[in-house]
Amino acid sequence: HRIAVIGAPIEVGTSELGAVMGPAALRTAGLVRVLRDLGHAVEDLGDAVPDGPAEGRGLPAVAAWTRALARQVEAALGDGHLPLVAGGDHSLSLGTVEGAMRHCAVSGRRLFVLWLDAHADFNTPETSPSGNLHGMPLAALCGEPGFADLFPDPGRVPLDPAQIHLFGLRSIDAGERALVGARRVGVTDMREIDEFGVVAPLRRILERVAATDGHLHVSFDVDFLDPGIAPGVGTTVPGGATFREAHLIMEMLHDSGLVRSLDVVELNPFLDERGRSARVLVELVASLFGRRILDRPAPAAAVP
Ligand code: DIR
Ligand code: MN
Ligand code: MN
Ligand code: MN
Repeated sequence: HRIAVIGAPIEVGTSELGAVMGPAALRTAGLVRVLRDLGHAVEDLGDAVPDGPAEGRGLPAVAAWTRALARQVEAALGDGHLPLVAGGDHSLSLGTVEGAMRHCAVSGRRLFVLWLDAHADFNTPETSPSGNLHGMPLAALCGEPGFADLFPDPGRVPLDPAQIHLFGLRSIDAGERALVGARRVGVTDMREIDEFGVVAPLRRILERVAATDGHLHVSFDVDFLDPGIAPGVGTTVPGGATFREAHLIMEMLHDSGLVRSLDVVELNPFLDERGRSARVLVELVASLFGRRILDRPAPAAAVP
């Protein structure tokens, strides 16, 4: 791949300070070096800069970051790069998914969003108990009310909730829960993973994307992982993915060949333990980009 690494030092969408240091910690843990060692052509484009004033925690600040990131991600995809956006809180995905949507409108590929997260991030200003925008990006992308000025283009086609799949869900707010059900967002919650493992549900998702040779955007929130292996995040939730589950997911994503853009979000180095979470994330990103233990036949060929 030709990978464009874009830092998104954003914490305007959360109340816990420190995510602004996420991109630096991922680079310190070797993000760029590990990808180059795997043979990829990596351009580190440095950190994005908000397009307009980005003070405070409100919508105007998030809108300024969204404009900047949407433009940068769309441009990177247009250049044939795979954008890897290192955050920064999850409000940054407003920009990355919007950029991928604009690119898909041109490329003709159908966009799918795989949301690896303990949370649904489908709150609106109305349903949100915290008021934090990192808990709302998917609702905003889908055109739910309450996000005026975030996407001012009146002709914008919203993201279809059927294009989203939440994976690893184990914490959801009451109003958000009702909305996720009403909009028919795809969900594999932690109960389903405990019952069936990660392979069967993920295969179903990948088959759906592959059926149209779609564009798979992966948004990886650190809190998808168990706090025992990744404590460096503001909103830890017990019972997260193990290293082995996450590692297997990354290898399957790589083997699918469908991932065309990636967010790594919510790393908060201020809450981390000696860079542990940053290092785990870099290991997992390496697996998504082709690091493997042994070469093995493709899954179909492996069945006798
Ligand atoms: C919570 C937390 N549902 C909120 N969301 C988080 O504030 O809306 N998302 N942490 O990743
Ligand atoms: Mn280039
Ligand atoms: Mn999130
Ligand atoms: Mn989360």
